[in-house]
Amino acid sequence: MVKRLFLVGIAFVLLACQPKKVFSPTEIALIPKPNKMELGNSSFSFNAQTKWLLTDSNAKEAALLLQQKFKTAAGFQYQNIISTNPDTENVVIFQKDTTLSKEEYTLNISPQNVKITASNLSGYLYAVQTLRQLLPNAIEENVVQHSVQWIVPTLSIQDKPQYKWRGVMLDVARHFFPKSYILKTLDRMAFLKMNTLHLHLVDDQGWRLEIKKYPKLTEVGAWRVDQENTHWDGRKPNAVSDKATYGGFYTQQDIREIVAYAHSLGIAVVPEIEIPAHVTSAIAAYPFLSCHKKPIAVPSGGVWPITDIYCAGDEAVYSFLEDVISEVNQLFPDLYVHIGGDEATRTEWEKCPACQKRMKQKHIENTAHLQGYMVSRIGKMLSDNNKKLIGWDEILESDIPAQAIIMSWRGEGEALKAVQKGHQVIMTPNTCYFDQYQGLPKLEPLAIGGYVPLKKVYQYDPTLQIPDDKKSLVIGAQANLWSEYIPSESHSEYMLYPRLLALSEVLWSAQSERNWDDFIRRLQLQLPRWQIWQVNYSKSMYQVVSSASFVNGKLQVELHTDYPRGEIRYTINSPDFSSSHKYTNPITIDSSVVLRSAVFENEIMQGAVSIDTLTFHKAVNKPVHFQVPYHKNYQGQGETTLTNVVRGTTNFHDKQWLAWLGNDAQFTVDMQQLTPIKHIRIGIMQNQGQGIYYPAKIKISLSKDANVFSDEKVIEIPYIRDGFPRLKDVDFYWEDIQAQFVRIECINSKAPNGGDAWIFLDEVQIN
Ligand code: TNX
Repeated sequence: MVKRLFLVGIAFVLLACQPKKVFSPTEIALIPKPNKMELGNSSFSFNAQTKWLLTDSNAKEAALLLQQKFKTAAGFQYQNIISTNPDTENVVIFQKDTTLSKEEYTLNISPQNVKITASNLSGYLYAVQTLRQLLPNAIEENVVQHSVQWIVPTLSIQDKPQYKWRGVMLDVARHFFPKSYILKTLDRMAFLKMNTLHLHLVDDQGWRLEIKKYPKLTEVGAWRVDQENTHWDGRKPNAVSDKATYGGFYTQQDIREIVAYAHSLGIAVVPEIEIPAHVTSAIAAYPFLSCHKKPIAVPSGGVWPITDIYCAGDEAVYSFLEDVISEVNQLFPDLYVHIGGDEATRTEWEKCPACQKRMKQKHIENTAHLQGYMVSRIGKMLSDNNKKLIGWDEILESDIPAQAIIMSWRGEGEALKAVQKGHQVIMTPNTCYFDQYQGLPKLEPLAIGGYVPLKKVYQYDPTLQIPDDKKSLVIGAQANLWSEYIPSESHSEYMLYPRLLALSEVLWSAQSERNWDDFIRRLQLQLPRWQIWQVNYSKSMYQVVSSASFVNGKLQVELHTDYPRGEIRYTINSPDFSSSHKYTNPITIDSSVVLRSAVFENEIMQGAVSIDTLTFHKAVNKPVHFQVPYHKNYQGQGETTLTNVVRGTTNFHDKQWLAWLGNDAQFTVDMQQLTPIKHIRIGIMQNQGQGIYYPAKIKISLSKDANVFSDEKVIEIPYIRDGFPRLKDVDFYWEDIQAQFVRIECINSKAPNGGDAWIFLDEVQIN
């Protein structure tokens, strides 16, 4: 025993005598980046003897967080000493500084000690998260690591966030996620100094919160018929008598645990209880809530337009909402309650005698203001309970309480309107819609659409479009993870990370301090931690995106990646990258090829391979004359889009499509000389959820002189209900025919729900 103590003693002396490591700035990987940091030229070592001195007992929870990490990964058992008489050697000191603001902290590390100051728990927590990120990645391990030196650089950090609302919204209604996943997400948010979890607890496809007074909300409303194997927008309507087995909900006890855990990490939890639309699940449970009072089923997929909404005339609905909100207020002690308000189609209100009567009584001129009346009543319920109301930007369409906070999702214009009326705003524009694609759709799991790559998130500036004197009304932003297309935890992680790391920096760090290359450097150093936690983060940032154009009659393909380290390599007609070329300049292509490209760093391929199939044909780069002009929103590459070799993808914003809305497409390709024609292939797209339908018919006729067209061929495309985005080639054949002009007509299929249908075309291949 004595001998062992002696050895430990020797080891300790040896360690203490070791020269201190000097950290280089490139080894520091803090995300989000602190406001002010000065790096020293020495280090501090944690060991089993390190003392933890708390002169402020409020710091306990923060200290505990890191102590637990040390216990699992280093085997150190720390205890707090509550004292005002500080030791100075080998000690972590937490000290209160009341001059610091709520989320501010300082962290000073010297070779002798680590000193943290803050004015309350939030500040202490952020200091601890910073310290944790300074420690070796091994601090995240689940078993004791023996050969790690637990050292951190000497430095001095002064830090506080730019925005007070740094949020994540999880849509647990479209797909339910268990409590354990919420807790994990809270850990990751805390790591990134995010401070608000918004739970979207109610939507058409599920009610996820136990309400004691209305048990059917979860007995009925939390379950739907399992149609998970079909596309969200292609799911069949359910009957009330169908067996509903798919879903789930949180008990009130679950919520208490979630909220308590969030608070221990400095995170507030904001419930969203949608009113008056997106509530089919509630109406399925209690039909009296709607205007028509008829039983309906919980839908398994997309509902549009949303006409089954709460009745705004029936007093029983207000009593219901009051009861629900009073239970919600009990469960969620934080300041904010989100009442939704988006996407209500109020046609039932126009027909409903109770709604009409209410409007007359209260001199409400239209149903938009009737929604405003509803919002105001709910607002009163909330303010009577010292709660603040948040709503989606639609609530701006009528008079609402001045204190209401607007969550702006339909574009910067709405945010502008809100601040001009004096409302505080939380930004959730497209860039914050993490349900959208973060890479090329052909390389990504099915998503709702759009394109929000990591770099776009990183470059987001929440107040860019807000006048200076109103900027302070923007209290922050949040990632919205709508889950129509996200059925699993690993998929949810894939959509959140690493984009959430980028957003955390957008919201915490000064705009002037942001630097994409440096962010990527830090991200790379951090990713091993995310691997230790077994997070399924996306590697889409490594993708290569191609673009092509004709320069002096030659097709030039440019390759681009947002990833700033490493190089792009490509092959022509070969899947084998061992003989690939390094990309430096645009590549000239003059015949049909398959071009493959990928990012390499240190000779290792980093992401997926991008494949571009470039098919040449006789109409390449030939002029096209449009008898019916294409829509101004989808101009592709202009007039040559249909003959430029490059094919449009299922991302209909990829600038390779021409589109027509509501009308037929008609145009003529001029081959510029009499040309033998055997085969014409027309590329079309369908994405019914977005209103894009295959044309009902395609007609092609040929001419030698642009006056007389003949040899017409027609292909009909039958309508089939289908939610998936699809590409299709339609082929036409002739024998021994010569023509100079090819006229193509695509007959609009008209959307089955009565709206205007889009036709999307690319490309027209003629051989
Ligand atoms: C619009 S954003 C919605 C959600 C959908 C989302 C899909 C908002 C307030 N409403 O119901 O899930 O688009 O991106």
